[in-house]
Amino acid sequence: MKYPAFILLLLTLTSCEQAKPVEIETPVEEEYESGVVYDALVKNVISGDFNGDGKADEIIETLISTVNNKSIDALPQLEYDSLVAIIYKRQPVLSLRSKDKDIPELIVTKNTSFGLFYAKNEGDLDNDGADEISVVIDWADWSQVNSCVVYSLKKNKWIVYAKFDVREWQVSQNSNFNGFILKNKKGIYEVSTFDSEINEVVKPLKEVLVTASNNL
Ligand SMILES: [Ca+2]
Ligand SMILES: [Ca+2]
Repeated sequence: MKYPAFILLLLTLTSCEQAKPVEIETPVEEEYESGVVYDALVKNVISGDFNGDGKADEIIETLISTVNNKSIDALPQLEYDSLVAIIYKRQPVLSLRSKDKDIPELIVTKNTSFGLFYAKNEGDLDNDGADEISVVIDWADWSQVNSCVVYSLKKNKWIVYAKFDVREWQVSQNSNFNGFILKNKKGIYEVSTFDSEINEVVKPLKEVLVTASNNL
C-alpha cells in the first residue's frame, strides 16, 4: 500500500514523538560564596507506586528559586533569622517531581519554605491500587503549628486526599515516631492530629478526608 507523502511524514513525526525520552528540566544549582560554610538542604526521595501501574516510581523533592530559577541545595551556617531572610529573598517553589511522564509535577507550595519537613509514602489508603503520599512543609517561620496534607494521583492529576492539623514536635520530640497515619487493631486507618481545644487526638482517617469540591 502506498501512502501519500504527508501521511508518511505524519507517521514519522508521531513515532519520533513517542520515542522521545521525557526529561525533567533540571534547574542550575545556586552558586555559593567561597569561604562560607554551607549545610546541605537534604531533599526527600519518596518511593512507591503513585500512578498504580504496578511499577515502582521515585518522587524527588525540588526547591527552586523563582528569582533566578536555580535549585536551592544548601544554606550558609547562619542564625535561623538570616536563613529565613534568604528564603524570602529567593522566593522558592517547593514541588515533587518524577522522571515518569505519567506522573505530573506536584506543586506543594509557592510560599516561603525550606522544603519538606516530613514526607511519607502512606501506602494505598483508598484501595485503588496507587499509593498516597503525605507531606508536612518546612515553612520559613517560627511556629510549630503546621498541617499534614495527603496527596493522591487521580486521572493523571494530583488531588488533596486528606488534610489535618499537626504540630512539628509530634515528629521532632518522638524518637519512635512512625507516621501520622496508622492502622488500628481493627484495621481502620487513624490519624494523629491536633485539636486546639483538646490537644493531640487520634481520629479516624475518614474524618479528615477532603471532599472533591475542595479540590477544584
Ligand atoms: Ca508506578
Ligand atoms: Ca490510593
